[in-house]
Amino acid sequence: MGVSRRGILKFAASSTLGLQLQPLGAVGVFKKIEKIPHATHFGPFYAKVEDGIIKDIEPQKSDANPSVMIKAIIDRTYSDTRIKYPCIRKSYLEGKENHKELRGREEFVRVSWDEALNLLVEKLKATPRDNIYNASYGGWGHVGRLHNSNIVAGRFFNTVFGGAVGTDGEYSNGAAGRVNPGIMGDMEVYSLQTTHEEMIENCKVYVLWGTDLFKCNRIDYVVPNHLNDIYYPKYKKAGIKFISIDPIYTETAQMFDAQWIKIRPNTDVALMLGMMHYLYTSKKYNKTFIAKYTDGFDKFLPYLLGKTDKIPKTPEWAEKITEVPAKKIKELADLFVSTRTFLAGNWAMQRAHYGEQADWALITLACMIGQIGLSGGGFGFSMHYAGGGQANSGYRTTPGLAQGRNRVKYTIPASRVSEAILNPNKEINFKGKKITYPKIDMVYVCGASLLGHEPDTNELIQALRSVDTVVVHEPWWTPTAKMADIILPSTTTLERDDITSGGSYSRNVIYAMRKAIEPLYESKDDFEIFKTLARKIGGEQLERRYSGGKTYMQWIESFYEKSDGPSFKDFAQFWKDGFVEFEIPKEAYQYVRHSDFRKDPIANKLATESGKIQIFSEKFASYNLPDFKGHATWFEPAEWLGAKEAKTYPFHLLSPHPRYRVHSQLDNTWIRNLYKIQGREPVMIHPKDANKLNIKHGEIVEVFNARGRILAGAYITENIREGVVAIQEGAWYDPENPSEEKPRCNAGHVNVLTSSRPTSQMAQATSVNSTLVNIRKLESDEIIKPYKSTLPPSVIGA
Ligand SMILES: Nc1nc2c(c(=O)[nH]1)N[C@H]1C(S)=C(S)[C@@H](COP(=O)(O)OP(=O)(O)OC[C@H]3O[C@@H](n4cnc5c(=O)[nH]c(N)nc54)[C@H](O)[C@@H]3O)O[C@H]1N2
Ligand SMILES: Nc1nc2c(c(=O)[nH]1)N[C@H]1C(S)=C(S)[C@@H](COP(=O)(O)OP(=O)(O)OC[C@H]3O[C@@H](n4cnc5c(=O)[nH]c(N)nc54)[C@H](O)[C@@H]3O)O[C@H]1N2
Ligand SMILES: [Mo]
Repeated sequence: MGVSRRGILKFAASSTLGLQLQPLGAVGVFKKIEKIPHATHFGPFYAKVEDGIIKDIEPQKSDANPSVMIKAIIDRTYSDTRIKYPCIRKSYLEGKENHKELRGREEFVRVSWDEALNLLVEKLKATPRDNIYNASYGGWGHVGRLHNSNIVAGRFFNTVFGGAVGTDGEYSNGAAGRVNPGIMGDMEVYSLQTTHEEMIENCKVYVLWGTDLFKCNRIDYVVPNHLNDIYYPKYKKAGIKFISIDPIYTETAQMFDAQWIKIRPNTDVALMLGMMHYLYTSKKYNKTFIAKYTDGFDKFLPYLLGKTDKIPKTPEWAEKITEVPAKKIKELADLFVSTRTFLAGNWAMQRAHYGEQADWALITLACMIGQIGLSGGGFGFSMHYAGGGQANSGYRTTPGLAQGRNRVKYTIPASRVSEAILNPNKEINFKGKKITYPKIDMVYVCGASLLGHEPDTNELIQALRSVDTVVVHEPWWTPTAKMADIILPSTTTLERDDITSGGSYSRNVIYAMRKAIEPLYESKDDFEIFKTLARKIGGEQLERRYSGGKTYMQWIESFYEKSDGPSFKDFAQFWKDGFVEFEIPKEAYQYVRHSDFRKDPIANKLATESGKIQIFSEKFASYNLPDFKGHATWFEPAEWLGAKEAKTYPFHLLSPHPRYRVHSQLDNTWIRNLYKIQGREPVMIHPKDANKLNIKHGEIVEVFNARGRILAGAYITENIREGVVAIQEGAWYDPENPSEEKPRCNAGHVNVLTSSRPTSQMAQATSVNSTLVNIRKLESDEIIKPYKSTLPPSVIGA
């Protein structure tokens, strides 16, 4: 486990809080057991620490249904994959000519902190800020308000250099996030949802439109309370009818005995249009709602009826695309307009080619049903996320470290990273404007899994092998870390003090994230690393500008003091207890999304062109793009089961979010044993498809297309539609033979197969869920090497 003695002693000497003394055996020596409060994306807990070592993790009371993932944090902290020392890739250190192409293919050299940071300072000084891509994306690394890896990195570039090239938009909602503000005046995907109380009382039909409530709510962007799990049985008891429109019969669908509509992936817009055509021609749609609350229906109708393109979007037309029978489409539409129906939209269907259309079509359908703003009806895009549906305390979240202003005018739209690096100065359309890609010489990653989250891994690796320098801060030897030139070992969450709040929607607890153990090996806090870099670049003055002249505890206390909340304790008491919980006002339990707009659409108009819901948008139409129009439109994706390529690659591959991880996080712990197949990421396959391929449950198979090849473990189940396969995103990439140009991944990292094609010229977002593949049974004499994704690389001098 490699805990240094020095670390243990230092800890014992410095710890004073919450001590419990326990006699140890017959010798009468006292053993110290401390319960240190802490909080993560997986839940709030106490770390039970004995002699400076974490022995157990015990959930806090505010977690209504703790996840097993918190237990894996011990293994993760003491993992063999921890990066022990600063390292530099060998040929980079030696300044070899051909060093770039050796990235990810050679050993590292252990160096001192000074040596690593001095070399880094030299490179940073020699690289203009317009040529540094700060790929520290997202915020999924760490929930603390002080040590958030992305924020401390952003603050460094902004305070020291006036900025760096950043990411525009996101992987989660890259498409919908660009469209929904134009049609609803709000992104909708992160907005407060109608409460569970209201839903349970008034909803009659709950449509899981690709929405996996249970799985996706396992984690939170801040700290989960898993309170949704307590509500789900109540939905069931209330007799609400659940319908799941999803190529997978999810755990959520199973939990609610949902009726399963086995839609072909990426064809939801056609299904919605089919329903809308039927509702219009049968005159069953809500005309009053359309007239009073929406704008541009008349400009959408000619398209719906086929006057503009000679294709009426009838249920029969939709049947051919979706393979949902026309009769069923009409039956569902009839049900939806005749009873209180809630459409719970997911995010995965907009992570697809032309993903801009998904939410827009769903909202247009919801307008025709006419229940937006009514309790238990309408639509919501966040019931599956971070405790969506919970009542909100009304208090602000705890403030955190400020990043300062980024003066660099270039950004890279999320998911365009490889394209941008490989095509400097290329001009693209983006959000109705033109933008130009910068030339990227340095890629800097702090708190992101670039090699995990980016589509088309082989293309990304080619891009990364073209830049001058790759810097990664990481606690673990992740696939991204293995691709770096300069590696700086970060501490993990339990090795530093911090503060955060939770949950994202309830916002009713502030958590102390107390340091439980001393930093392992030579790891340092990202904040500390950047502070030292600032000093090396600009002396004490710059260091002070970066650090704000405060100690960690001063920062944490100031964040606490700036949080507002009723039942406030003084800071010392809060820090001792580990949390402060606010009361949620009674009225908050009666929140119904868009009810104000429904009551008075003039006084409570939306922030859109007309103040109403834009079924047609003049602004969007004015972009004049071939792949994004002024109203919701069906576009045939480049890769789907109806495409010509489906002859060569007959399976539509989906990459849902992982049940037992946050993306790639925890893939290096024992928790992988709960779901991996022979150590590989499972691929869900329907029994009929498996039969055709002569594949047995539990076998290792090869999944491939023109972009790459991976090994995965066959998981044969009737809970997936025929012709569709699914591999969770986030398995650690493991090239079998790194010297090859497109090596096979031995561990099942799905992005080796996904396409980096943008959703459209409008949002330029990720379209990973539009991917066709084939599957091959391995030959009986084919040698399968053991996977090594969770082995550290070799380090000279370690
Ligand atoms: N195929 C496919 N790809 C996808 C998706 C999909 O659905 N399908 N989903 C996309 C979406 S929505 C998202 S949000 C992204 C997620 O992509 P990421 O946010 O990049 O994924 P994580 O694996 O959570 O990466 C967080 C990293 O931070 C590191 N970390 C943790 N603590 C610290 C710390 O204290 N300091 C530092 N320096 N690092 C730390 C972790 O080890 C980990 O490597 O993936 C996207 N990619
Ligand atoms: N446990 C866990 N929870 C998480 C995360 C995690 O890593 N782990 N990540 C969080 C993050 S960052 C995000 S962005 C969200 C993601 O939230 P989502 O994007 O909604 O989640 P996914 O799991 O990608 O997909 C949900 C469902 O969509 C279905 N689906 C895929 N394509 C289609 C389609 O074309 N049509 C229809 N109708 N359904 C389709 C899939 O089969 C799957 O069952 O989850 C969050 N929650
Ligand atoms: Mo996400």
